Amino acid sequence: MAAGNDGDEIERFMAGLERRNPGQPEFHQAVREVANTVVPFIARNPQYQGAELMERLTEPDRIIAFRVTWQDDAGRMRVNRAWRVQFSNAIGPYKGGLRFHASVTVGVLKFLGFEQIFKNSLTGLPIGGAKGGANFNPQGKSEHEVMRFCQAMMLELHHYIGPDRDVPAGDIGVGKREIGYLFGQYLRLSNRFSGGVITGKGQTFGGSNARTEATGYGTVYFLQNMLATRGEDVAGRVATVSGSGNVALYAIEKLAELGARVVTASDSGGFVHDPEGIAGERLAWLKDLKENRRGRIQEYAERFGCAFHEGKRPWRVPCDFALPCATQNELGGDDAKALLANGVVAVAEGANMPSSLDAIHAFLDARILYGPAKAANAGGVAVSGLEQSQNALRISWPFAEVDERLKTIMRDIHDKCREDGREDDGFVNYVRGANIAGFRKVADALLAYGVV
Ligand code: NDP
Ligand code: 2IT
Repeated sequence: MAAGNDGDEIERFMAGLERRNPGQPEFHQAVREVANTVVPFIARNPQYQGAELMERLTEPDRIIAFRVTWQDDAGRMRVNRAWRVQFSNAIGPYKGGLRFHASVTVGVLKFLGFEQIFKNSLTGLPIGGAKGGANFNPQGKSEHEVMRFCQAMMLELHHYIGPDRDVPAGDIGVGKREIGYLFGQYLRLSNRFSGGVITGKGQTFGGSNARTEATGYGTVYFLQNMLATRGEDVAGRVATVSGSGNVALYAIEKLAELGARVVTASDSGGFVHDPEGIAGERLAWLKDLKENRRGRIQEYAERFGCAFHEGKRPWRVPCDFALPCATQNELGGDDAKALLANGVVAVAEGANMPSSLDAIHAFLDARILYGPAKAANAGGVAVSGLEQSQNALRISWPFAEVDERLKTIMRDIHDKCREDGREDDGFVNYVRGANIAGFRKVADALLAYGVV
């Protein structure tokens, strides 16, 4: 990607980072993606030199690690590991989701917290970067077990968060239900109704309209903005989506509403291929399956008589748009080649770091519209920021108003990426644009603060 001195400088920086952070491949990958564009940018902009900005931005302000002890339904004592990675509060209180998944490690949370710094900066709102979570696997746990786990986790976490300090939200395995338990416990421990301490809350206790929809809708708005630059739109086109959680469901909903045909959805068991399109009654059924009944995607194929591909991902299905909305590294170099061979026009990332570095290079080399996660999925955290604002003002904006603000924020992010990502031949490299625009704001704050 980078040549000559730039390449040497990137390798020197990465060698140090990898040495200081052994055994954290996801963190290395997330930093490399940023370093590839930001290290050369710093080399060409003297005002950012000599301040060790990349060194500072890759070292979290602090990491809190703690044990969560809880009791399962059989009365057995269970122990999990949990963390909060407070990465940077240079431009606002720490902000980022909590993930509950068996694969959670401190390295995974560092990759997510690092990405969050740039994403949150891009939203234009005053929010810093953080991420947290636990290696707790919610699958197969009862409602009561999930509640006890959330309460036990908050027993420790509450020491470190607050509306002006650190504001968690949801991520994989943490949705409205878990946020309710976490916030309820915070309320008991603090004896203060500070709504702005956590976002993604239920509507009756300070949650924002459109937060549930925000990440998925925002990803599609970003896609629309990218398409508009080539005089295209989503109507009448075919989309593949992975995942069937919060982000995927509302990406599918918005795509369908705008007239695209969404032909796939997935979970960790495999993907369904529905050539008729997931919309209307079928989408309502899928939402109920995933949001209420907590079932498996295979049941969709059984219910609607379409194909289920066990253990597979949907990237071999021909499409105009691909929206990976499940998890990191779910789209590799070979998947990217298959998508390109089938004529994919645009990729918009709802998940965080879903594409491997090889896949990203393939998309950029092919000069398709590629919207990287930290720009394309920033709508979720942006509406979290709007939830904080509403909590502080003690008001609640109507759905349409939040949705309008979300559209404006996604357009602004898109335009910032375009400005910083335009290459000599006019091609817009949204990866570079997102990284540089996100970096600039945080770097300016760090420079203003002096030695911090
Ligand atoms: P959910 O828990 O609601 O859904 C996650 C979906 O991804 C499920 O369908 C799940 O399947 C699938 N999935 C998770 N892990 C794996 C895996 N290792 N292999 C295959 N499939 C997997 O999470 P969200 O929808 O909230 O999050 C999805 C992605 O979007 C994540 O990358 C998250 O970081 C990112 N994101 C989320 C935001 C939000 O507001 N929620 C905001 C911005 C980004 P199964 O149920 O079988 O595990
Ligand atoms: O990855 C993300 O941006 C999120 N999981 C949402 C974070 C938030 O604070 O809403």
